[in-house]
Amino acid sequence: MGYIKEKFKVKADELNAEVKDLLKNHGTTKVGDVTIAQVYQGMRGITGLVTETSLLDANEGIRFRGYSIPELREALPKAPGGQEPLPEGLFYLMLIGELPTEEDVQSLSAVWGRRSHVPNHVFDAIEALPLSTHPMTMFTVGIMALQTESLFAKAYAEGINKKDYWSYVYEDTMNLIARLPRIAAYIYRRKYKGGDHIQPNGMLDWAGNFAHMLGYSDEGFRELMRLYMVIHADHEGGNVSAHTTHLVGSALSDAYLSFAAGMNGLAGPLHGLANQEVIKWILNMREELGGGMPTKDEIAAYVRKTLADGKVVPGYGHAVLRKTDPRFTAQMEFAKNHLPNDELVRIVWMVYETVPPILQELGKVKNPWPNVDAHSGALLVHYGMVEYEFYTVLFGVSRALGVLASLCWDRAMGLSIERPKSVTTEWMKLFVEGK
Ligand code: FAM
Repeated sequence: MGYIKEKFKVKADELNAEVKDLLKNHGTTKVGDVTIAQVYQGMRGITGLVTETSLLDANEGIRFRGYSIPELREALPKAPGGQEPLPEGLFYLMLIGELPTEEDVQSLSAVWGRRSHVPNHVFDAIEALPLSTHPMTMFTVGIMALQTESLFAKAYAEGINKKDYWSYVYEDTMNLIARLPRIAAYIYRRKYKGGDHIQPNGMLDWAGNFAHMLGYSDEGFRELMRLYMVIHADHEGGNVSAHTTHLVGSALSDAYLSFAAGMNGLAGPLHGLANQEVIKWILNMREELGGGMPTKDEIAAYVRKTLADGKVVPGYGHAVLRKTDPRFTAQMEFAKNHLPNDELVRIVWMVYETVPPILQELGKVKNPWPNVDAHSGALLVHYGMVEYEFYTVLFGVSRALGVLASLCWDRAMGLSIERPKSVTTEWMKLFVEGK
């Protein structure tokens, strides 16, 4: 057994002893009440899940095992000569609960490099789809085709002790994360670069190699990928992609089936697809205004038109956050360092100054501030990745780090199959009448 896996097992045993005590001594303690509005309106604010990897504060934003994004940009190991944290380090932190050393990160890079081979039938499955297929559909098809490699599914079919589930899910997790960049890059090169594929470079880190296989040799783009893969990785457990992965996994569906399900949720425009919607919205605005830099008044008028048409302003608002998303701020800082004069970035910043007061005027939007998706597209366009339909795939590769680390914890903790109670409106009416 590799030393990271051994360490994970020790940590899981410790946590399981704590949870056992918690349940024994406080199992009947209430963590909240549930209102009818919460039941009808997306279960907002109901504490109903345990996710160890990260915790979201409405005002501060996400913390991974207690560390904020600015803290992680300082504390996590970097690539040689680089300034941005390596996603391997974040994965280690989420899985083990401790900051990694340089050696831990190098070890993960090497493990993922060794396990990155993707069997040909996965590419064949993607090739069977028309070129016009959305990249997210190609991505989930690729992940589903890779399910043939699940060690958990194979072992379960042969018969295994439930105490050992975690071990197979851990192996599937490592293999899947190792292979995702290759699948994603294959989709990108197939759809947008005439099938001119690029072989992996085993000398590079996980995100650097991903950038390389996508076809970007600029060191700035590699740094962006490292930051991008870190900030999109996890957002506690209730968001659609994390919750879906966890829910499907609770039926003991393997890591491939569970993650593919989560990716189908990420592909929705109110969730991960918002990153492509933002850049589409900005480019449409620019085109309608005749190109060039819009004025703030022109942006404001375009925002009001979007709202009058009954559409949402993409990249703004959040189900839980109530301040500017620190993932937006991290990207803004990256842009200030690397591309302060980029025209599209400047428009993103003007939109940031314009949208919140307009959304506030509506009186119903709980959070008028930008989320992670409001900034990401402009950075990618700067480095030449203009094919915005692909952006959610990048989000998906990153999201694997958080939701699959969580899936390891789910099985190590022996969490139950998820099955909340649902009722009919008829039941609700009788309930309020006291019947
Ligand atoms: N533009 C226009 N209206 C908005 C809005 C926005 N950006 N954000 C919220 N609203 C509306 C919302 O549609 C709802 O209207 P109705 O009562 O008429 O249905 C009202 O304000 C109250 O909504 P809320 O309680 O503030 O937000 P929710 O928790 O229901 O929804 C979001 C949260 C993220 C789905 C919502 O803010 C939204 O649609 N934003 C735009 C899409 C987006 O950027 N999604 C990405 C979220 C991101 F962080 C991610 O998952 N990657």
